[in-house]
Amino acid sequence: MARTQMITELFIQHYHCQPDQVFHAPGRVNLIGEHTDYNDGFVLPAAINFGTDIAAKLRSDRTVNVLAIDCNGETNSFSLDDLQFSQQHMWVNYIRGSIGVLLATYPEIKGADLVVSGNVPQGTGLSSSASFEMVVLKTFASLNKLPLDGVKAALMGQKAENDFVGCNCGIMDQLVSAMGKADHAMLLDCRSLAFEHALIPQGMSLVIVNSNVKRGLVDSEYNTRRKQCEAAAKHFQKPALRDVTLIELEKEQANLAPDIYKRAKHIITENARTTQALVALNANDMETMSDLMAKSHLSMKDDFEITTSELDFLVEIIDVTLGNRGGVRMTGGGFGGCVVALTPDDLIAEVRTSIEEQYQAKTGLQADIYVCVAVDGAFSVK
Ligand code: GAF
Repeated sequence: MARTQMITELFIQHYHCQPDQVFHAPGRVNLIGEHTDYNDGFVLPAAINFGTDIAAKLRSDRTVNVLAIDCNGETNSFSLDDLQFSQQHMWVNYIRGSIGVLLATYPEIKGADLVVSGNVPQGTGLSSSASFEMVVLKTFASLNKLPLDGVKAALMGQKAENDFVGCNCGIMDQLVSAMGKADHAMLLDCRSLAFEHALIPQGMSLVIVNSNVKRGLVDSEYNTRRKQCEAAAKHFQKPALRDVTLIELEKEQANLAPDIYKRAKHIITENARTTQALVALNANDMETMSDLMAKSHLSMKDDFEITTSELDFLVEIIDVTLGNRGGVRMTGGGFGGCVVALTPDDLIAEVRTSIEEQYQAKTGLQADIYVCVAVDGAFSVK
């Protein structure tokens, strides 16, 4: 509410009129199912209470004016008929790219005056980009009265990210930002795009710990992992690793390069863990959840090789505190960023203390701790 008021007041100051509407789209945390989305597999993310907001007013012409509060108050103006990639202002590309995809289906849309503000910690694997794309698409669809449902919006956001921004991501982040549900995680089948929500048991919080390891080489390593997975699927002459079983993989181990074998092993075992996690969550079976999250982390560490020593250490410390009453693993694309701990509320203080006592002493870095809840996907605030 405070953020809505703040962004509305800044809109009035900047454009000297009231906005027609304010939209919000959340970031996300992934409980399990990492790098499985672009292998047509399963993921189990939740939308979180960090996100991006836009206050907007429809214009009668094809101009878009933007004030970006959290990018040093930078402004940008462009025409819907001239959407070019900006080398200078990276944030503008999420707006231009998303509108560009929308224009391909709805070429007649009008421009808008916008104020943008976001509080998803950037570059930490909590999907600030997807939340930005979703809020732009929802805003323009609503202003122009277009029938754009959450799944279509997510596909458009992914296309903007793939084709305009240049990151070859899967569909998870955009889809949960659009279709998440308060207090629930979401099991998404990334092939059919069917999803179901699973209640996060009462008394459990999503504790996200930012390692503050800057994510180096993330784009190139992400794209390399993707190519390795595609190579593995091709070896089996299957459309995606979703279609390969562990038994088939083990039989072929001698005929696969060691890194291709390991990448495939992570994806195949992670898909199985993710569907098992849905069952465990629905049964409030934290012991199984704890085991699955621990195995997922090890698989990301040893087979997919996307963790860092700092993330491994955070997982180690938190795991000792949680025992089998909760689960912890790295979350997101990897190579830095955050771990997620599904934590009973009565252990949050202890988790915090163990991190404060040990993490900086060992790594020289200070971790940031965000105690989050699962929220609804993109919605109109005003
Ligand atoms: C990033 C991507 F954007 C997602 O599509 C997903 O692949 C994730 O990394 C890893 O699970 O967030």
